[in-house]
Amino acid sequence: MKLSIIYVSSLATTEAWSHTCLKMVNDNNVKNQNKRRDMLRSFGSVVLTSIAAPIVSNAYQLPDLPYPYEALEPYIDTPTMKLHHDKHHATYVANINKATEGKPAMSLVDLQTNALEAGPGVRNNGGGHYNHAFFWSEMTSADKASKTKASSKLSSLIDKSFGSMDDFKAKFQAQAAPGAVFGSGWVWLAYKGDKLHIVGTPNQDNPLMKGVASEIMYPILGLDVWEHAYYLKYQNRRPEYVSAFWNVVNWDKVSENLDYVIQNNAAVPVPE
Ligand code: MN3
Repeated sequence: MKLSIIYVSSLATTEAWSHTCLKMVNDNNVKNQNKRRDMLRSFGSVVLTSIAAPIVSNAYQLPDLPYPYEALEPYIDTPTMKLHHDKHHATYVANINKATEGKPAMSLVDLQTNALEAGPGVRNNGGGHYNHAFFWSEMTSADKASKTKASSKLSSLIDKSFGSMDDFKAKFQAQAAPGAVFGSGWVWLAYKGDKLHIVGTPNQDNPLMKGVASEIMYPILGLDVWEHAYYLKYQNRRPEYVSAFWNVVNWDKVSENLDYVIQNNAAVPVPE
């Protein structure tokens, strides 16, 4: 997908900016997306802060899965992964680009904060993009996952917050059950106030959105419990899918996520 940039300011037509715009418009390399966004932001912050924010369309892109479609077999099946990533996630990306067209550029993390006020286009599609990008990143093949483990910091916080790892998993699974998240939604393990919390959210909401949980919390693990995430393989047996999920959790990544949110007092960024 091409990043096209329109900048509106009479003071911004400098040679440097024109050169930058042309270079960006002509650049189709998806891998450079984040670099371009960083460049855009740093350019904006140095030169243009007092003038206007850059306006970016098609700002968000579907990240590649960090593993092959079949990597999570047999726990999450290949057809589900193809549909889930290539169709469902892709649709959220297309729709968040429509919903934010002509608006100032914003990181996907920042977009979450005021998503409820921003309306359903941003809430559902911006949430959908963040949630799925986050979800893919925390999983890996069962073989690799079995060699990962919670860091001592994560283990001690889980013990402090829930009693033990087994207690945490039982509580997380209970929150993921149809009776707790009715219909479509997510379950999160999120950090706030030197504790971990289990949060269930409806639709594509997440704990980064102001007004969703009692306060903004930073997710370190999330589970999609929409039917599209499991129905092809598990049909109506959501608890079976939730139990199977533990086999593909990359605990090294979850531990890194915890370190990140503690050190930065901010949400974990995702490919966007
Ligand atoms: Mn989904």
